[in-house]
Amino acid sequence: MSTESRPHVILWGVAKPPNAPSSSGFCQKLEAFLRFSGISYEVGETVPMKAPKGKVPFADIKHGGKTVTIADSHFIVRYLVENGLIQDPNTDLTAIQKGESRAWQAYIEELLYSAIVRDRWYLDENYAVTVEEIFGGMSWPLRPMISWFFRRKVKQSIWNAGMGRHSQEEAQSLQKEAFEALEARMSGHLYFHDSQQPTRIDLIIYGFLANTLATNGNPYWTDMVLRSSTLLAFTKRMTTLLFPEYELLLHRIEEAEVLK
Ligand SMILES: N[C@@H](CCC(=O)N[C@@H](CS)C(=O)NCC(=O)O)C(=O)O
Repeated sequence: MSTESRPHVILWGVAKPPNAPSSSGFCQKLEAFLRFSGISYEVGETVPMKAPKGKVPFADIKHGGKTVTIADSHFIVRYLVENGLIQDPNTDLTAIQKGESRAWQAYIEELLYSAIVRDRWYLDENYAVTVEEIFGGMSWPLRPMISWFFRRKVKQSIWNAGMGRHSQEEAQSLQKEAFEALEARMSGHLYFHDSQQPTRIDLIIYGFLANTLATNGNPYWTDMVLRSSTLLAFTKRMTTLLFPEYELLLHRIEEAEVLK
């Protein structure tokens, strides 16, 4: 197949640091799918305001002489699979396993990640760290203006989703419940469904673990994960398989393993 006709994806997401996970869990999840599938892709930089659904990621998918734009990580993966552009990692799963995967996906994406993002943008000390990590390269007065704007926007969407209406203790108790459930579910398993290769839910769990472990903006969650041999081993295995260039993340995991 000539380079021209080879399928190619442009993953549009927030600015990504070199050799490190994206600061957006959903962008990192999608990149894990793309990397695992072997499809040709590149990462483009944008802002949610420019996205078709007002959220990142969205993707330009070039195949069969056309370019199709799809928004939302779930629908992007669905499009790639349905059009035969990537293999479905869930092919060999039973209907019950697929259902369980989908339930965990919703738990992680809709509830857990929302509680973690709440911590990043609601708590002043985490907000300061998050701003430094994401907008550190920006100069004054752009940086305070953009940070203020994003904080207002994210807080509004966390409030609308319902997570912003809980107290900090309640929201953190949801993180703890999810941590304990995830650790118990993954304990003793190389992959979620004991498959030979990662399935969709492994790529999803990985995307969010890599994203949340690569930042100092959600220490409540990170401190729990860094004490979990199961989740550290899983994240290390997946990073080595998919993103060996994430040296700082691997270093953080290895340091935590030594301290255990
Ligand atoms: N269901 C969407 C969720 C995407 C999402 O929430 N993206 C966040 C960044 S991690 C976003 O763009 N937020 C901007 C906003 O809510 O205004 C997906 O799977 O892609």
